[in-house]
Amino acid sequence: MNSQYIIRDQVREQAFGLRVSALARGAGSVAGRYLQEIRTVKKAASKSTEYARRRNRLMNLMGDDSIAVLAAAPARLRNRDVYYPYRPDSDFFYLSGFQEPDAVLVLVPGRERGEFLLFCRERDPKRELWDGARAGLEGARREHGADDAFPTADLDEIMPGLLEGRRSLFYTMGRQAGFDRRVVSWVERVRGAARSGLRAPEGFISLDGPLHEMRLHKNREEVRILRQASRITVEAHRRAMRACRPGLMEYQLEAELLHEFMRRGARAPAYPSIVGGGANSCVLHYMENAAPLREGDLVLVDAGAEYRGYASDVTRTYPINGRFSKAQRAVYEVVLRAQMEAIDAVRVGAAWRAPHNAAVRALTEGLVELGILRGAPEKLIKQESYKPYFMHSTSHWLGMDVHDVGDYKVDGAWRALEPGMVLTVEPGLYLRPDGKDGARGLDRRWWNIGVRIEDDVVVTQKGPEVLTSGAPRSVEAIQECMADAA
Ligand SMILES: [Mn+2]
Repeated sequence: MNSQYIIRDQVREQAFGLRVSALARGAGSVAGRYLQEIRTVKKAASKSTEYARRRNRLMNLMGDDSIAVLAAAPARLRNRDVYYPYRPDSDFFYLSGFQEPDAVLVLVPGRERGEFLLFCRERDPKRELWDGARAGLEGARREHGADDAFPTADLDEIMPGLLEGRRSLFYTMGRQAGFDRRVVSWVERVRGAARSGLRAPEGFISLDGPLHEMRLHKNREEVRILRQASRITVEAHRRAMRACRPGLMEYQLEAELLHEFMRRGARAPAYPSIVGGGANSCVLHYMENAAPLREGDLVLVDAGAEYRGYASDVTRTYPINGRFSKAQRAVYEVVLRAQMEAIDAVRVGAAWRAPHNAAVRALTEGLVELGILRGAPEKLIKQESYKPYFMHSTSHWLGMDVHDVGDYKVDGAWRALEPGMVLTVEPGLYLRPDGKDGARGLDRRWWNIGVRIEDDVVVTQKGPEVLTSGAPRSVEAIQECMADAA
């Protein structure tokens, strides 16, 4: 077996989750290789039907006389000649399953010689020896279901011809300035030739509308992947809880999370992990993770794995020494109650804002019970008196992007929750030292207590399905998990 072949097998294994048999791997026997080839193609075919279904749905929404153009995310430099690990653009990946940069996807509904065109890099044995396998034009057709494939270098030559006679061009402006200009130049070329009777696209229509509405509704397979991302994330949070003790650095707790993500096949977190001890627990998007974890403080850990392109997003807050103090426990119980009531509001037909409203009510009532706010909850809610302590929203969509796509309002009103929508539920209270951001008169015993509790929830006919409930959440469950370590 030559190295080229090994590389390709590994890449396919990754892409399709295949386990290559020892036979196929071993001596590189013809039979083994053949078997492997069949299984790869079969698996690839079943995968590409899911992508094909999505493309067909999108083309139906676009209508005849239209064309869609989507560019892959560019590879991004980290410094000098070192690149960040490549992460495909979610829209592009959702429609193609294609994971290489320098690619462009074109959908041409009703085109006789093929509706799905993929422009991509050609095979190049020398480059592949250094950088790894490429699908090439042949792979684009065979493994990714493209009706036709062309080298990316031929875009400017081929695209104007494809735009001719198409009335609406679906292309989302403003993501890649350089590519925007090229798309405009193709349209201009067709317009220039329009005197000869050919029609040019009349305008640009953003793909976001139809495509993001599709992505907002997750099907069974997508929920299955989200469940797996959640399982991995749950294990990582458990591991971090068990490892936590005074004297560790925040990044050492982060290392526990990353270790568990990667060990379980999630090669990267879905977003930079937040590990904030003490005062840092009150910084909403704290990412330095470079301070020591101190005896007597809480630590807030907001971290989620990305698995097969789907994000998990979980926050747990716990005492660094494994035992909640009286004040910490009191605040924690308020946030936990708010979270449970918010989760209970995740119902088919409920307004998007219902979980948030439930959380705000419970948090405000809790702040009154703690003596931090004074007055009638009803009035305090109206005056937004909770805002110095709870300043963010309770939920966001979750999917391929951690803050996933999809409109929160339809025709100016909060949209109703539907089965297959996935959202986070993450109320919090952040009690900073007196005088900061209008939080005046706060008793010293509450200072630097920041608590957020976040889980991922699927809307189903049977009620909310919490994907991440395996991560210890009650005071007792957390203390028990942390005591396990000793
Ligand atoms: Mn979140």
